Amino acid sequence: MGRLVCVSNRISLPRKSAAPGGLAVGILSALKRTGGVWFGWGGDTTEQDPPTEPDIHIRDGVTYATIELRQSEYELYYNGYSNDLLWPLFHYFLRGMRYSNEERDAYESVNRSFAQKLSPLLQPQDLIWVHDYHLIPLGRLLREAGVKRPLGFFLHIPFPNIEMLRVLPTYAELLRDLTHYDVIGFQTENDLKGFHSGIEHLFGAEAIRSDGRIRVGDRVLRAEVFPIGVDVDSMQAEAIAAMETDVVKRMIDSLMSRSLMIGVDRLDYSKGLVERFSAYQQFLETYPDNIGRITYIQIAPLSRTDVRAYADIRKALEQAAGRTNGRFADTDWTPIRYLNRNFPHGTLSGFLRAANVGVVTPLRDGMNLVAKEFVAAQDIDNPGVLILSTLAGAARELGSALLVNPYDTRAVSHAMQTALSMPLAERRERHMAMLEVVKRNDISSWTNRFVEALEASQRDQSRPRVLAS
Ligand code: ADQ
Repeated sequence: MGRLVCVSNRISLPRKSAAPGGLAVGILSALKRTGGVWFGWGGDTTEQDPPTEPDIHIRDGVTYATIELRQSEYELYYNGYSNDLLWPLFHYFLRGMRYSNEERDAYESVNRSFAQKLSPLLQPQDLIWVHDYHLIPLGRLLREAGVKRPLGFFLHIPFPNIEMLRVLPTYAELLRDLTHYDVIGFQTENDLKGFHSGIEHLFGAEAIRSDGRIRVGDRVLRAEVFPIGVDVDSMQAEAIAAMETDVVKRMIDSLMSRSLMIGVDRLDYSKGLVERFSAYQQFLETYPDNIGRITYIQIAPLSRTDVRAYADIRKALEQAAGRTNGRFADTDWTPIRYLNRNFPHGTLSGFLRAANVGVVTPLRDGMNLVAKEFVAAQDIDNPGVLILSTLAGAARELGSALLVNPYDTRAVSHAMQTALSMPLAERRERHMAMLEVVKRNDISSWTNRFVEALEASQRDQSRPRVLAS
């Protein structure tokens, strides 16, 4: 296999604590297995012209190549086009999206500077794997820079149906840009269907071949489903080890034998936290026996703090947590412990293992790694129960969770009660079924399947006639 070169907007340098996110967790686990290069923005902006050459650090077989971005462009490209437009649109939140031509130009220009700085680093046998919605045009720009190597793109978030996508003034350009890749990966069948609907709209139904590949002009590309997974073995080992650490022991002692319900999400409006808080309040009202007997810990590190919608959600959550605590708390009990901070991954895995219930109720989510991490972290002899939104990609695989519609707060509050009173035999049965799926499709199978598809795509381009028959 050639060298794997992963490219993403932001990279997590080993010694810097970047905000956690599913994409970084996925790429890092992939690269630690294969070795290779991780290229992207290192987190620094400048008012001057950024240096033309990336900064290089090598650690544990992974080469980190970071670039700087100009502050003004970063705001328009990242806060603006990526997170005030593509993120809400792709998560079906039309009311949250805002289009600006200036931001669109910055998106193109930042992608161009990624291409200019990346192409000199590439070697003849490299496989290039671009990640997520910030970098959709990068494939086209790398081709323009003369890169001939296989180019893959994985979308970590949902891909909307054409009826939603065409709200975007640049939707045709975005779809065309995607066709410059050799392999395009999605989290679920639904996202792939959304992409097909766009391809059909733009190029006609005949562009989608019976073998699932897509032909545009003289190129053939693969668009497939690669649901991201977690590193189950290391998650299990981390969780077991974490139970012996002071921080996890202190947390468990502080519960004073109460049951623990846990949520772990980046603070993002797509994660359904306002609805979850309200479901929890309803749960305490409807099932008052639980008052004083359960603690709900919600860990929600701040993210994208410069984007307006994120400041709004933060305020709404502080108010909601305050309302529930104000109404139900006692001198020796707080119903919700709401924490806006990061934890080392090992500590988090211990918290997940200690929980009787994991609540993962996004309003829309590409996959949701926390759902899979919760399953991996459980004690198989005495597992906790997962409450999972039907609108998370993970629900396609984790059908043995208690599935809920996150907008239906009564149903979610009922699921909380069901989870807390579930007999051990049923908990074990449900957990075993989920663990099997999470193991079968773990992070290495995600990486291997994508990389194999990328290698195989070279054959598609060299033998177009065979495929066209
Ligand atoms: P995210 O939206 O960031 O990911 P998710 O998949 O849940 O969401 O991943 C979050 C990751 O960050 C998890 O590994 C979690 O353990 C970690 N994390 C969360 N809070 C933390 C904290 N306080 N401290 C430390 N770590 C924390 C995007 C998409 C998802 C998709 C992933 C991967 O939105 O749908 O599953 O990419 O493709």
